[in-house]
Amino acid sequence: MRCRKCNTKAVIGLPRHNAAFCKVCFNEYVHDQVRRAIKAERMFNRDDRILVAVSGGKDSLALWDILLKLGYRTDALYVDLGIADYSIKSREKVEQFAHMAAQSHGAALLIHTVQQEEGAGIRELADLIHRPTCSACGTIKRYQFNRAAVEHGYDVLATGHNLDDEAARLLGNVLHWQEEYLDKQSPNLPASVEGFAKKVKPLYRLAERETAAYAVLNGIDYIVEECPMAKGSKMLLYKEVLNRLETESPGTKQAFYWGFLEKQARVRPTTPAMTEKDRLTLHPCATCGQPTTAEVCSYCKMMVRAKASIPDS
Ligand code: Q46
Ligand code: ZN
Repeated sequence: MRCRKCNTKAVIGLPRHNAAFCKVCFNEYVHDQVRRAIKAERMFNRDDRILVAVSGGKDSLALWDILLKLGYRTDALYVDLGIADYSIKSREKVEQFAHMAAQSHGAALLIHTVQQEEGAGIRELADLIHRPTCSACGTIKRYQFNRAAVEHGYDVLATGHNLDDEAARLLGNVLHWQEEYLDKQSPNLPASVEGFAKKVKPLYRLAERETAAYAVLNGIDYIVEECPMAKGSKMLLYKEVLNRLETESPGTKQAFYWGFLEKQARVRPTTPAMTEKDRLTLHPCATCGQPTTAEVCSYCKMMVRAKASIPDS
């Protein structure tokens, strides 16, 4: 297998592009895909300050690395969920990478510790309020990522969702015809109202095995295990199904997700952030001030219930 660009020995084959690359040309390919994503979706520019949501996994650390190497002013936020070994190990990976990023690019790492700030680890918290762990986790992460971006004055919040994540999410939304979610499934959600950070997904043009290869080839030490709570999730099932299709017919995921984005752009040339209905009904949460459609936002409601159940709180 030879590199398509320079004809030296290739280290990775990309069947969906009918190509193979050596390490140097593969890095160029990855950087180029991210540059194209940023430009095509008008995600941010050179003057913007970017906050990357990092988990310790390959995608978010690769994203932080790529944005720094492309010359963007990028810091990161890690939310420590307090899930025993998984959180200990993933935090170690993040701190290790952040140490290098601070030395080489002067980048900063913010940390939010759920055990300290919300009063209990995510599993205990979810048990106390009788909600599935991932649903409580989603509420906390969405809230804290947004809050950190707004309070620390970042222009945009970037997440490491890749092509596989977005294609799997699209499959789930289509299978259940969740039209409201379909409307908002975009790699760029502008900050449409005060108090909401703009959110972008610069890795949407790269497959999961490409971000994994990028991390390995560039010596990024990441946590290989998935969060233990993800076991049995529908998303993993959709990814498996799409991988099966991809093996038989390379390019399926890309055609599915990028095709959706093209159709969405044709129907509605500007990026959707909020429906008009949302915009009209959003107002500051009576407790914390973040935008919400109810009187009190779902995070604050959840915390009231949790505090009432946490012993000695
Ligand atoms: S929601 Fe659930 Fe994830 Fe939170 S508890 Fe783990 S699997 S991390 S994306
Ligand atoms: Zn609130």
